[in-house]
Amino acid sequence: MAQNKIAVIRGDGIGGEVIGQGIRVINALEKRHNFRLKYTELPWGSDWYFNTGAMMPHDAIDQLSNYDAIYLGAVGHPDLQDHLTLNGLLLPIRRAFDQYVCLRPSILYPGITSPLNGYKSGDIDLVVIRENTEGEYANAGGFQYLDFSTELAVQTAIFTRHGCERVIKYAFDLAVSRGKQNRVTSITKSNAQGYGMVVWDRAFERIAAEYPNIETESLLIDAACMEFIRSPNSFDVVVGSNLFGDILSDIGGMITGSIGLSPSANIDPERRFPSMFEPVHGSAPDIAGKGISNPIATILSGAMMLKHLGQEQASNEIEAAVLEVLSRKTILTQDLGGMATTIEMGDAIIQALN
Ligand code: GGG
Repeated sequence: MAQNKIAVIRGDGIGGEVIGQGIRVINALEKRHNFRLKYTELPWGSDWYFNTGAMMPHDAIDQLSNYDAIYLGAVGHPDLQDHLTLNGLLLPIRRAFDQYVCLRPSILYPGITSPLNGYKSGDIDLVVIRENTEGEYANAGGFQYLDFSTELAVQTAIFTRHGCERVIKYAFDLAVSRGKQNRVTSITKSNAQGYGMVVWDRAFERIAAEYPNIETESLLIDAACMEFIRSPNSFDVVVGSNLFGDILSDIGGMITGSIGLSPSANIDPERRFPSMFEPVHGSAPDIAGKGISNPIATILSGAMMLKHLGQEQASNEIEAAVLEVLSRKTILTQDLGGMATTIEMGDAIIQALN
């Protein structure tokens, strides 16, 4: 029997309840597919911060390196500035484990109505690949004269040839393996960001030359935001920097019905370190504790984790069960226009698996 060790960080807000449903769904498949995931709960996040002054312990990365994967809910608390929660937990993990690919698919599922007119199930099927370790999230910079009227900050984005090329190459390989529109769109802003984004563009041109059968396109981030609304069906694989990938994947979630349906995988493609699987959405403090959050993004992130761990069949069955529940339109959470609770959605998906 295949066994894997999973570090579970439920984190803040709705993180705990959505991870709970993700684990239930995976548990329902273990016997059938003869695998076992052994979970260790790591109670890190904002409550840990209130007790210790840090989002996770000083040896957190050492601890996490003993696991095959990390399953994460959400981070963010209304009483803590978001830069503390992100820079204290999520971003150091992505960097320490060189999870340089953040894979964020957006698919218009059966039963889901896009807020955009004229799109039916399957018409939108794109994946945003977000560079995940450098760019605008490099955490390089500093303050001067903090708390004085002359307060200033310098924030440096870092674009390395190596960092750009490897994630862009991943995007091209994905376009080939998807076999859909055979198109890769690069997101840039090199008209205004005349250094870092130029390194990005040059990397894109070099890698594109290695894939003559893949159509390419380079869009400014502002134009890409418009095109995601105007003609989302024209996108296949989209590759962008850390910030641009984050923005576009949120748009991708909304045009396919709800960010509550958007999973993500932070991957070290070379498998030197654990990869991390989390919903795109955050901790949603406005609905935390009410039991009404949509667990599907987390359940689909669990499916991505199973695929990464070699359980492709189980992963496919989760996706199929989600599609079946959505297409029936009877059990829907509030973000999708229904009244179902988080647990009722989990129950429905487990029933569909059976
Ligand atoms: N489930 C992921 C989560 O909690 N994300 C919070 C967030 O603000 N993430 C920002 C980012 O990924 O850039």
